[in-house]
Formats: sequence, structure tokens, C-alpha cells
Amino acid sequence: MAPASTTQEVTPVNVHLVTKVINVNSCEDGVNTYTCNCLTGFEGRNCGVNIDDCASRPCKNGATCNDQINDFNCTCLPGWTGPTCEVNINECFPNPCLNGAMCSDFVNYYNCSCVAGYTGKNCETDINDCANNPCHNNGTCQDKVNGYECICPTGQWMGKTCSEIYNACYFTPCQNGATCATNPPSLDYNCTCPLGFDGNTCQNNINDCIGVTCTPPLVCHDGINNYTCACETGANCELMTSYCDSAEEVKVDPPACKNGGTCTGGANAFTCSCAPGFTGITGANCEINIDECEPGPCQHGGQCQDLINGYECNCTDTGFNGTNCELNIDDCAPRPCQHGSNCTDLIKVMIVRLTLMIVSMINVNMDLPVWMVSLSTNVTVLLDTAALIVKSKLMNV
Ligand SMILES: [Ca+2]
Ligand SMILES: [Ca+2]
Ligand SMILES: [Ca+2]
Ligand SMILES: [Ca+2]
Repeated sequence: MAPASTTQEVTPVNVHLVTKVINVNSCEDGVNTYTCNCLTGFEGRNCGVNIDDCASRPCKNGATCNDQINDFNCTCLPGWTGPTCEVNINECFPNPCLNGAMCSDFVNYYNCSCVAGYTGKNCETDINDCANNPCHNNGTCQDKVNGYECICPTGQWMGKTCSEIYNACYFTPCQNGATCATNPPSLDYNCTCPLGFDGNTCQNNINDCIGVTCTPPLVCHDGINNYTCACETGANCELMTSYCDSAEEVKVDPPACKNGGTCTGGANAFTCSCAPGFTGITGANCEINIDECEPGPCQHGGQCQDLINGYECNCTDTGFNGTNCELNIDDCAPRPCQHGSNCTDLIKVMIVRLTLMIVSMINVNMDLPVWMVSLSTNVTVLLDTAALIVKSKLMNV
């Protein structure tokens, strides 16, 4: 804002009338003089001078400065921009270079560094590498990027420029180390196969197992001009014959086949051959002790005791003996009858019962029947032999 007049306020209209000049903000009257307060950008006694805003040379990089009222603008040289032309325009954006070329920005121009095989301002041209006719012997040239390819007359010439005589063996058509023979220039060749291979290019490994029989579980493995009889799987056929020694489910402690059972390996499985007296082939694996007391082999009330792979009959007090208590004990064996009398063997049980009857009759003072008295002549001896049995029976009664 203009400073306030110390003597008199003057309106702009009045100022124009008095001073006949513009660019004045206010005028201060003095004693035979006046003072002008100029608008911004002007100077001089009557504010008639446009201040040179270009005096400080604000425009850069050779630009032309244009003075304005309290301002300036710059007219840039080509390649520059910005208020004072301080910015170098990037002519590489967007990238004008083609085919993978690298762009370098300069002032008002750019340069493309082409990859090999291209040329032109923007590397837009694929150089014709066939221009110098590099292919000989009627080879056809095909232009490539930074190179060429010669298509040579078939079976006659070969090489980069078709300058070498065609050699079919050069391309190693014979396989597996076979020897190649040809008569250049020719497409024909002959392979001499090493032992164990056949086919036009010796590509086949002859199956040497044909007609071979290996001892099971070994199987034939084809080699090169030989064969081997070896396990189907595993170095020691462990998944076959030695399965019982290797498989985890067999190696557990106690062993899979219990109670002395024999393990037999199969394909990823095993079976148990149980020892005599045991069973349980599936799952139980010979864990079951067979009960030989079924179905009751002991006769005449003998007590059966189950053993491993057998039984034992306890024939005590049955009057029989033998494996199954089937034999009547010969009570005459000790020759109890004296003076040439005949001995008649009775079943011990009957003796015991008869003895018990006699004893009980004596106890109640009953008269013994005549047959029992005559019998008792020998009963004296019989009682001796049965005394212990009678005693134990009486004890139990
Ligand atoms: Ca100016
Ligand atoms: Ca530039
Ligand atoms: Ca080319
Ligand atoms: Ca073979």
C-alpha cells in the first residue's frame, strides 16, 4: 500500500490530471515540488521508466530475456525448457531408438547406439548380411540379424559358406559309438555297430536275455552284449527271498513268527510255518498253543494236561493206565494169591468200592454174606494194596 499522504489525499484521477503520467500510485505535494510513489515495476521522477527486469540476466543457456512490468520471460534456445530455460529437454523420452538400441540424450538431439546387425538414425534397419554374397557353390544366402545362413546344394556342399565337400558322417548319424563310413560327396553312410547293438544307426541295444533262464528268484538283466542274473529288486533280493530278514514288520522283537515258527518271504509279504503244537498263521503268527486235550483223549476219567504238541493223561485212581488210561491195571501182577490159588484181577475201582462196603458193614455189626467172606480171604491181601486208597477215600468222605 502507498504511504498515507502527510498533507493531502490525492485520488488517482487527480493525479492523472496533475502529473499527466501513469504508473503512479500516489503523489505527495511538497513546497514547490512533489514526490511520486510509483506502481511496482516503474521508477523515475514521474514513474515513466519500466524497470529492466532482465538486468540480472535471469535466462539461462543462451535464452533471450523479455522484460515485462515487474516481470520477465525467457525465449529458450532449442533443446531447453523451464521458466529460465534451465531444463535440458530429454529427447530420449519416449525412447525413439528401435531393436534394443540404447539412447543417449544431448542438447536438442539424441543418439541411438544400435545392437549388432542394425543401422539407421533409430536403428530401424536390419543390415543385409548377404550383401557381399558370402555363399559359394550356388548356396542360397538367408539374411539373419548380424549374420547369414547359406543353404547349400543337398548332398554336395556343406559348411558356413558351402565351401566344403559334403560329408554325411560329419553329422555323426551313427549312435552308441558306432563307426561311420561314407564316400563324399554323398548322403549315404554306413554304420558299423559295436557288439551288442543293431539297427541302421546302431540305435538298438540287443536284448541279450532272450533265451536266458536265471535261477529264481534271480531275473535276467540285459546289458551291452551281456546279461546278468540278479535280484529283481534290492541288492540282496530283500523284498523277495530274504524278506523275513529285512522287512520291518518281520524284524520286530519278538520275531514275527513266534514260538519257533519259520518265516517264509514272498513279494512284500511273509508267511509263518509254525512249530509243532502251535498255530495262528494269519495275524497271530504261531502265538496259539494248540489244546491237545480237545476233544478229550483221556479215557476212564483220567485228567488231561495240555502240553506243547502233546498231552498227558493222569490216570491216578482210575484203575487204568496207558497213554490214554485205556489199559486195565493188572492187580494180580504182584502175585498176591498164595499156595497156588488163582488170582482174578478186578478193576481197582470195584475193589475200592467193595472195601468201603465191607468196612461200613463191619462198622454197623452186619453179618457179611458168605460170598463176601470167601472173598475176604483174598481181600486181606487186597486190602493191603488198597489200604492207602481206602484211607484217602475215607478222609475225603
Ligand atoms: Ca520491466
Ligand atoms: Ca536434450
Ligand atoms: Ca541382417
Ligand atoms: Ca543288450
